[in-house]
Amino acid sequence: MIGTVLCYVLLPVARLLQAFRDSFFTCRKNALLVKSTAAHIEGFAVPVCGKPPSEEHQALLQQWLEEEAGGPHTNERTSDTEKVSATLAAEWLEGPQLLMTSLSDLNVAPQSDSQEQQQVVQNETTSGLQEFVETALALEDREVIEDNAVWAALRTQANAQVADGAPLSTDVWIEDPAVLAWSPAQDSDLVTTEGVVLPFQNIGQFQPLPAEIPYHEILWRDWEDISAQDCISELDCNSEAGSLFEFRVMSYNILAQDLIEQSPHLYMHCHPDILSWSYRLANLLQEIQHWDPDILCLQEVQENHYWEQVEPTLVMMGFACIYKRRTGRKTDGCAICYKQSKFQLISANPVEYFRPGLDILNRDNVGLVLLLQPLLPESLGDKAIRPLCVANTHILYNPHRGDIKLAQMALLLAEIDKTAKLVDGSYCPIVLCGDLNSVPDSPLYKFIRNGQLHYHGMPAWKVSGQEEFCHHPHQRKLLTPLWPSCLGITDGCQYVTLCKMKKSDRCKYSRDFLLQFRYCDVACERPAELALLEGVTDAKPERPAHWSKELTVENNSDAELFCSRYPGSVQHGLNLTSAYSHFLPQKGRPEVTTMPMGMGATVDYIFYSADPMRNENVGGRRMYQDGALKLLGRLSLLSEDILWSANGLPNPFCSSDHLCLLASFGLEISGF
Ligand code: KL2
Repeated sequence: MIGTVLCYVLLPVARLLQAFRDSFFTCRKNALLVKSTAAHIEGFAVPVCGKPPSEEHQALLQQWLEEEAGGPHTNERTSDTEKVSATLAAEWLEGPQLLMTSLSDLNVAPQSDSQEQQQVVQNETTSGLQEFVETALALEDREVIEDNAVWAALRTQANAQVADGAPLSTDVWIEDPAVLAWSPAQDSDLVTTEGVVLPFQNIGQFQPLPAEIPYHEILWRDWEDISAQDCISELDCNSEAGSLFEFRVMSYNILAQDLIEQSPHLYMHCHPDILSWSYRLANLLQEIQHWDPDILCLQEVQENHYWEQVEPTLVMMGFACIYKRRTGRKTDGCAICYKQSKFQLISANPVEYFRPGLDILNRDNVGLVLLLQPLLPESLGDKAIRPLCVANTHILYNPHRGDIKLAQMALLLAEIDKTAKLVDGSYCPIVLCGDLNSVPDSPLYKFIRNGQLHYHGMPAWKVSGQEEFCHHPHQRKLLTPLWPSCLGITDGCQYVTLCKMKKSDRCKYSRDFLLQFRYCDVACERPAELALLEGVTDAKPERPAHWSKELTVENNSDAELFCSRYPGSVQHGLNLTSAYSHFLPQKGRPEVTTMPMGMGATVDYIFYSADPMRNENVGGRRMYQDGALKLLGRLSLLSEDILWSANGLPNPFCSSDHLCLLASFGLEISGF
């Protein structure tokens, strides 16, 4: 009876309520985006950008601003939306309070004041913007501000067009309430709310966007199914699917609130409402809930926010969470959360990159390494599965200090090496997530992927490849050794104590190797000065039959590899490759995970262990094939122009200055 009531009455009601809430959220985001854009366009008159707008632009902007400020049409819709959502907010708060913090904040505006308030917000934003520009120009970081100005100017064309579409259309929420910012696409086409199918490629070009497309559709992210590509026949795929433990990993730099407050000039393009923590938190949690990862690696999690909201909410979602705050006075840190239904914690190892007295390690960044035991369903009780090592980090930002970034990475790799090494000396599968503040194909990236880097003489600013941010590169160079031996880390990125033997107390040759010399010709010669005693000093020892006459040369290079210092280079023994390709073939453009100063770049990664293919180094680049861990799919990233057309990052839909990364893996189950 209770079950029937739950199924047929309560569930549909709950779904309906959630649908209303989602649609309101979408509408509200669109409204905020329009406001954001308005602030920007008004900012256009401020001498932020170099060029004055063309007459055509001015006319367009003027027309749009008039509609935005006084259009009865728009206001009517806004107040309608607010009326519905205000009631919903009250009801929702009684349930899980997690997502409503920001919505209730945004909804408190009484409807009668909405028009007035909107005007106030706009005015505040404009004067606020002017203030930002003035203070920002007074700051040391002038390069950054100039970059920002160029960005503002470049984006204006798209803004004018997009703003025209003021997507407060009620269609968005009547049609399919589940249409969220984060709905995964089923194929590469976009279906508008009117059911019109738009080829995705068209959206990729930087050109006026059709007015009826709501923003959450522009920011549409496809799910790329990679497992299907590798299957020769459908049969192969099916047979393999049964032997895999599947899980999804998300890496997300959620932008610490303190960092927004410390560098407001970086967020001048955003409407203040979308930068509030309560708004962003709700959006971020909604996004995580939507993509439903099993392992979540977060960066820039502010400590008070972690304990007060992030951790309690994620626990309610079924996660267990481990947090490592940055050292020093930094208020944020990294967290790894895993679904308790899928994994059990074996060990958790935080890594502090700050080492007192070492200039190369004098920054407050951290990493975190977990060893997790996958939990197989009971039906597979007799099967075995290896543990999984999950690492998360946020490497130093400073583009000039590649030397520090490389040393930080080496420390993390040493901790991964220790954690992932099994008793037989092999490694368990590894997933390494993080914001590495380095771009694809930079020396730091190549070091992770190819397992080695010759760094001696390399300018420090080159290491991370963030060359746009190094207009006046310092002349600091990386010199051998990068870190002193007292750190206890070898050039092979292993803890010295983990070396097979320390060099000083290690016998250079094995006993068996030395025994071979007992019977060799030189050893059996009687020295001339030795008195001749028949049958004693003239006798030749009998060589046992199984001893070979040839001396076997002992290969002890393995021990050497990890225990000695290699001048000018670093290596590591983990075979890691990236879950993303860093390029969008459909659009012919690079993938973007963040937009610092309006310039798109990839700095966030999900690396995972794979098998290197022998003799297949293309120009020094290792080639990999799937090993025990198989990449099954990933959430596509976006290109810079798409993000521009949504006002960059953060925007009302994406509440961080980074996009989240999401990859699906299959881990081999043995015994099949
Ligand atoms: O790109 V980031 O942004 O990975 O999200 O990581 C760092 C930078 C973060 C933590 O230190 O703060 C940002 N100019 C721009 N961004 C900066 C700067 C700067 N000078 N310093 C820190 N960050």
